[in-house]
Amino acid sequence: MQKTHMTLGEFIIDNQKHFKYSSGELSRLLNSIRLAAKIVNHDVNKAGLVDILGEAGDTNIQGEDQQKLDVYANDVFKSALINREIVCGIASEEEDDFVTIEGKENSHTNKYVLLIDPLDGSSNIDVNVSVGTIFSIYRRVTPSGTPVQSEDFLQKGNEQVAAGYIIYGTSTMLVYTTGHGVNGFTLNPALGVFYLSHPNMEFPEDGAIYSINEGNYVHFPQGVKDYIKYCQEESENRPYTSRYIGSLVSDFHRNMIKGGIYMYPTSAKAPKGKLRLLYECNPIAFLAEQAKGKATDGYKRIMDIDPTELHQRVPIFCGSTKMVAKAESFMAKYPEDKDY
Ligand code: AHM
Ligand code: MG
Repeated sequence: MQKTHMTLGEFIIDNQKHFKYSSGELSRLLNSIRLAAKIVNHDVNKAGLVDILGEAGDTNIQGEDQQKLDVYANDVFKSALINREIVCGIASEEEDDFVTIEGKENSHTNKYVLLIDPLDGSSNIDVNVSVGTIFSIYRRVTPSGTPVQSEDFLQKGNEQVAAGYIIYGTSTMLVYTTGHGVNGFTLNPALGVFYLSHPNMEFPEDGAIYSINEGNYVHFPQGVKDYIKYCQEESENRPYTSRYIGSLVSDFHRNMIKGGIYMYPTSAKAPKGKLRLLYECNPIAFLAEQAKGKATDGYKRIMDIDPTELHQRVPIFCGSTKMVAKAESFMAKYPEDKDY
């Protein structure tokens, strides 16, 4: 008889016990993300048919405007959460400012805020390469019953209650943490059910893969250049393998399973780095640390950075602990590069 694995829905309920006095609000929030992920997955899978079904910006057969997939994904996640009145605010890569959600009778009583990159790496869609959704959840810090404020979103990564990603790849997976390790669930598309396929995911302590957009080499800080040369030197377990998909979730996911480091440093072209602290780097850092890996900006822990703005960019080095520590040791030789 076929073995039946635990479903994501069952896992979420089972794990509610980690939260004393839980009201089930976080479980409902995670369940809404699970639902939205399935809807977005369905559309990402059809992306190759745009030439047949119509380009973004066209009008479809029902007279509706076709949206770009990243805008569409943003709408799906937003409406899944707004309709269920599960969060009091959402910040998204697709929105200039945060969105305030009013609960029943304008009560703003929900306690969580969500920060999300609804479809990261979306330039990869046209060439049939994996993309992802990244999310981060915090408890609001302003009083319940009032509209959310920017300080509810500008919290250090340390304060995250949960974080995760969905990878729309050869199979679709939802990987998340609530601060008790990292678990991965694979979607059975025939049934529309996520099953626990990767319990207790952990980075190998050391690895042999480095992921960076090496085309920017000449623009990198000297510490990064030196570390890249180190990765390429001949020694016991080097040269390392270079693997860069250009889709953060996919690069991170592969490195977590196989052991590796992902880097998006500052460069002359991107003086603060490219990736966003609040909805890309912090959730990835929380997952990395929960999976026994490490995430820094080259000098200090990502989750200790005090955010100043919603769409703030930071450099990031994340992955297997020993590899990130080694990269940091090269960065430390150039402390003047620290003030990005
Ligand atoms: P996006 O949020 O505009 O999609 O950009 C984020 C993506 C990451 O997924 C990826 O790792 C990085 O940008 C790739 O950037 P580059 O093409 O500069 O190497
Ligand atoms: Mg992004």
